[in-house]
Amino acid sequence: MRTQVAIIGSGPAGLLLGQLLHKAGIDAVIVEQRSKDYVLARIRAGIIEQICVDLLDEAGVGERLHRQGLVHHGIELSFKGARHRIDLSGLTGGKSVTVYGQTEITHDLMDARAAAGLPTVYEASNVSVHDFDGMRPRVRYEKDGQSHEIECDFIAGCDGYHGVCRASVPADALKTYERVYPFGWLGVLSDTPPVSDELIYNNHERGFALCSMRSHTRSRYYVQCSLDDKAEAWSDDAFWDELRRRLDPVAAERLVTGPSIEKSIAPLRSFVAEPMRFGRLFLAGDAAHIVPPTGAKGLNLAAADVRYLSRALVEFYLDKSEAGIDHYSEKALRRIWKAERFSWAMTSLLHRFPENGEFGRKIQEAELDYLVHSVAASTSLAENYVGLPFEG
Ligand code: RFL
Ligand code: PHB
Repeated sequence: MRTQVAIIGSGPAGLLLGQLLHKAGIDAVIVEQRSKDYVLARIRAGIIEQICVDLLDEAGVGERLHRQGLVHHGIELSFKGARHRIDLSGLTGGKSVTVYGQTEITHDLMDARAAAGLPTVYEASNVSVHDFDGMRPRVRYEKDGQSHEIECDFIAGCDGYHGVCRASVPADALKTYERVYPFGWLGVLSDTPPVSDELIYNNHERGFALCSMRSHTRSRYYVQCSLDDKAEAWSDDAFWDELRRRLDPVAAERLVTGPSIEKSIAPLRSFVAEPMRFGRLFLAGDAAHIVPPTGAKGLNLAAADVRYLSRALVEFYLDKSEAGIDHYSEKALRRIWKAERFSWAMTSLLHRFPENGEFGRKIQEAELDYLVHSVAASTSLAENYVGLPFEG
């Protein structure tokens, strides 16, 4: 098989890239190791920035998002038993974020891909990437016991943190930066009305808790947990009790509980691999970087990478210019490091770090107090949360 761009991974990064390239008349094949249903069953991001909404519109998949997505103009920070609202729109000249699940975005992109008859290989095993330091890269995989090879001009590594693309780059060509946090998030999805109209980020001495949602009837909650915890060992009742303890009294009173429909633990990590281009292989999304979810930036960063990469490839094929692909890594990394900083800062501000002791706790409280009472500090949080403007 031959194509222009071989995309590895059918998460949001790979699917969105495929759609944007298709709109520009560029051929791409997506190779995914999992089944379509497995990819759709992963419950992940819930908050998307306007730049991500704009990109989904550009890709022609924004219709359901505009119908069903919930536009949020603020978030709440809760500490010492009281809630404080950050007026995202008021502080950013009218900007907002949209609540629309990653699962739904993936669904919309898969449907558009199928409707356009574009090729995706699901359940591909032993996927490997070759010759990307030359002009004719290749992707090999096995499917139903048969070996296959795709010849292409470029490979887009959109295969997430555990993918094969970053792992195939010679170690001395890559520099990685990492911070692993000493806790995880236990998440629960339930068909219960959200406790509040807006998200609540709770700093509590028992640990962080987040009240989020997917719709007016579906809630998503998280509590900071130990890395030794097992999701199966947490009964629904134990989860609701722990969550309630970490909320302010009004929210605790209003919390509606019910059976969980998904329960899982995610470890928290900050990670960046530089650069994001090696010859004719590009990394995009979680394949190149991870942020702890506290800033709600992972999916948005993946979309930002895809924006830069799709424009660079369009420039290559349509304008015969290599300037875009030459600057891809540098441009993407400028934005990535700002999101890394913000996600690290939000994580540091809101979680319980026992090793930082009582001094650390007092500093957190002072910073939260400053944040909610200073227009300058609230504005900084708001402009990062809704997404920084694109540079170039
Ligand atoms: P994905 O979604 O991991 O997709 C990668 C795809 O590649 C496939 N793959 C391979 N395919 C072929 N060959 C191989 N060798 C392969 N290895 C892997 C995988 O099966 C998969 O289908 O990466 P992508 O596309 O870069 O997307 C990134 C986002 O998924 C991620 O950043 C977000 O989910 C992060 N995130 C959030 N981001 C936000 O912007 N807002 C949020 O509110 C938000 N909340 C979250 C989150 C992530 C979470 N977890 C579970 C880590 C909340 C949580 C709890
Ligand atoms: C979610 O709804 O899953 C969610 C929302 C905000 C975050 C992280 C996750 O910061």
